[in-house]
Amino acid sequence: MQIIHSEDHRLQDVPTEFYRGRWVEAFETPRRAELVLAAVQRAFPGPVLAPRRFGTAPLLAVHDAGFIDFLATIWERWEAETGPTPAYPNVWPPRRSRMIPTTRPGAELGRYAIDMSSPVLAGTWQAAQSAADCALTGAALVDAGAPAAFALCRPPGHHAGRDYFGGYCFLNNAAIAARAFRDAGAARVAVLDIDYHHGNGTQDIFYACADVLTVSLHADPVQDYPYYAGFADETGEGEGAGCNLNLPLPWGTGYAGWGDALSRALARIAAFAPQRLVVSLGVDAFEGDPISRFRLRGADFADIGRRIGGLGLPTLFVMEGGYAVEAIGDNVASVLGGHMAARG
Ligand code: OKP
Ligand code: ZN
Repeated sequence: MQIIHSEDHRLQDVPTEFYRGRWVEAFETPRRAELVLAAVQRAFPGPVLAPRRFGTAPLLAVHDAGFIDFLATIWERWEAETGPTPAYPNVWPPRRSRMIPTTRPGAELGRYAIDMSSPVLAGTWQAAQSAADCALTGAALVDAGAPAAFALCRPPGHHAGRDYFGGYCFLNNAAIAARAFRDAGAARVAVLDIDYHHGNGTQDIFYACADVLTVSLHADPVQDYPYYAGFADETGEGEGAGCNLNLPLPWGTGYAGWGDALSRALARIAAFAPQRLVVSLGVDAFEGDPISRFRLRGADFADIGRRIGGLGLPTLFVMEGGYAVEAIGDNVASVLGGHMAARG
């Protein structure tokens, strides 16, 4: 298993987040990536690769140019006017607003942010670019013949859409890699998102796309974040009609129900017959996760990896969520180990 990681993730570091009306200790922290790195290094001794630099072209293949320009410049404009405090949105455009391209930092933050969970800091743009470069490096390794690679990305990406950020995500690492697979010659690519939360950004990016199948298992958006997408009747549009599969599951779902949904996901992916698979690997479906309400056990994660490996597809794993710090490293290593065992 090839592992790709950058220490630049440390640049995205806030002590607190706004949760249920209070500023609480942040769930999405640099420590998460450190623990995952330690666990995968224990499980799979060998070099951890630094990312190659790919520049902005592969980002612009999935994200809006104005949005990328915003991410690249918002900090300096915010800081010049406000000082070195985290850049948070606190105003959002009402429905039916004219999207006048004002460049006032507060107005731009509200235009591009979907929530308050992802403050922009001095190093956010660099951290996000390095995470995307990890995913792109992993994709290149798979294209060069590796049966699987693990991009240990942080910040995560699956909530970032064509022109929005939030849910701890800025650039959609998995989508950027899926698009890169296409551009390198794969006719069809599947993205399987097993994070507890719906991959709304990934769905948004490929919603009208026939050559990228997006499949997500997640908490029912009636009950949980991101609330406004992830319903079963969202199946794609235009040429992409039928190329998006959402499998929402209720709070309390354990591996029996979750595994049934995985069977449906894997059958749909097999029928699509992709040349490449990207797995948005969140491990927050774990029973001990502090912000999630599924009940997967540690041992289930190895089985998930085995079952994904049963597809026999060249696979890029991209790190997403998982907040039970004592367990996320083992759970990630279990998925990857199960995959390797299945692929021989
Ligand atoms: C990111 B990833 C819900 C609060 C949600 C943001 C959660 C982002 C999850 N009560 N806050 O998908 O793990
Ligand atoms: Zn999640």
